[in-house]
Parts: sequence; C-alpha cells; structure tokens
Amino acid sequence: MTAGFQRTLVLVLTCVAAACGDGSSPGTSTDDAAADTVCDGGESRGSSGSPAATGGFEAGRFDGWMEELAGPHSGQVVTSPVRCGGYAARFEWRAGDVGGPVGGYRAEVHDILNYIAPAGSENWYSFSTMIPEDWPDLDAGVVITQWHATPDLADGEVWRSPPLAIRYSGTRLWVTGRHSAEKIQTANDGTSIELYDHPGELTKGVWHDWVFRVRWDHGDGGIVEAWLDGERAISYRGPIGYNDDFGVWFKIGLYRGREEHPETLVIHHDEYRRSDTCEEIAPEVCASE
Ligand SMILES: [Ca+2]
Repeated sequence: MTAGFQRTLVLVLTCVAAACGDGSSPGTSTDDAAADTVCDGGESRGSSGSPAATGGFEAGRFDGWMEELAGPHSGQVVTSPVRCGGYAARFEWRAGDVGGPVGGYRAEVHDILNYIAPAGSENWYSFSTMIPEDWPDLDAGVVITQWHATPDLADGEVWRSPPLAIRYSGTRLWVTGRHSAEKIQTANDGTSIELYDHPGELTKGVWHDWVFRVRWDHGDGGIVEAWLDGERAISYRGPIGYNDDFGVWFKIGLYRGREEHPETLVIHHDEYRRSDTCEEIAPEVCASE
C-alpha cells in the first residue's frame, strides 16, 4: 500500500451524537423520526470489506479517478466553486462529446480506487453537487451521478441502464433504480423503479449534499436509503441491481443519452466518500477540515 493510497483512506470521524443508534429498520411509522437522521436506523455496518475512500480532489487533479472525458474541457479540478477544501471537480459536456473507451455522450470519472462493489455487499456513499444557475431547461434528464453495473460479457450479457442514477432536467431532479434477477440479460429489459422525485425545483447555484446507503441485492434483500441536504429522500427495500458476477461502480459527471442536444452543460461535484459504515463517510460535510 503506497503512502498516497493511504492518504486516500478516510479518517474515522466522530459519529454525530445520537446518529449512531441501534434503531430498527426505517420505513415503519415508529421508526420514521429516527430514520430521518443520517446514519440512524441501525445496521450501519456494511459488508463490502473494501477500503474506504475519499475523493475531495485535494490533490488538485483527478488523482486515482478513472477518466471518461472527451478532452481537457470535459473534466477539470478547479479552485472555485468548492464544497470543501481547496479543490472540486468541474465537468463540461459539449454537443457531440464522447468520453472514455466505452463511448457514450459523457464527461465522467469513476470511483477513485476503481472500486467495484460486489453483488450482495452494502456500501455508504456521500458526495456534494452544485448545478450552475444557467443550466438550461432540457426535454430529458441528464445523469449527473450513477452507479453502473458490470455485465457478464463473456457469457453474452449486454450493457444495461444503471441500477441507480440521479437524473436532472433543469426543472426536475429524480432518482431511478433498476433491477433484474436474470443471470444473463440479452436485452436492456430490467425493471425500472422511481425512487425519488424532488418536490419543487432544486435550488441552483448552491451545493447539495447527498448520502446513500445501498445494499446491492437483486433479490428481496436490496436496500436504497438516501438523504439530500440532511433530509430523508429515499427509504426503499426491495431488489436493486442485477445478477452479475461482478458488481457496480460509482460515477460522477454528466451523461446524456442523445447526441442531438446542442446545449453545453456544466456541473460541479466534490467531497466524494465511500465506506462500509455511515460513520466513516462523515455525514457532517467538511468535517475533515
Ligand atoms: Ca448478469
């Protein structure tokens, strides 16, 4: 393990008082109040067995992140705006931009340790996103954060829509899930679910903080919980993801499904953290400063 690698390991941060409780699963009427607090609701210990990671871009570059960028303009580490520290990531997609070896209309980077969450594992993720005030109103959603699955390509499986994605159109912010128990999918025909639809328009020009807890299980053991700016957004129990030999990886940036859109899009991301436990992803943003 290199010193640089070790520096990316998240510090174990003090748990927010009363936020490390041992409550029952959220979703029932008696647990709703506790479950609205990030990290509460118990079961916070995950199972991925992975090293925790921080992705605050404080190296001043995409240190360790896998880049899927069309050019220098597509992804930059900038000093303003930042959520915390001295740097944050800025992504820009221009009409026709194709990013990364697999193609697609994207400007994205994926998990700093190239981490793939194994099927069945549980992980916590946090990150912050700012949408510029001049973001245009679009007739379709752009994926601004996604968790992408690894198809069993050797067995003939095809690429499929992300099992979890945050989408934004300019007037609407929503979160979608997708799942299938089929071992080899020869078509992108999993079941889609809508996990969240933000009430009203999301405020542009300010940072928004997300926390996600996900248990990647295409069967009944799946979990998606999320908080947006400290408020409960998602409490889902049920299938999430696909029946794959490998798991899913986290991506941030911009991805749009159609080429013909002429609008240039810009988005800012910062403070990515991933861990087995809620406490380690530090729900108090900027706590490491
Ligand atoms: Ca599969």
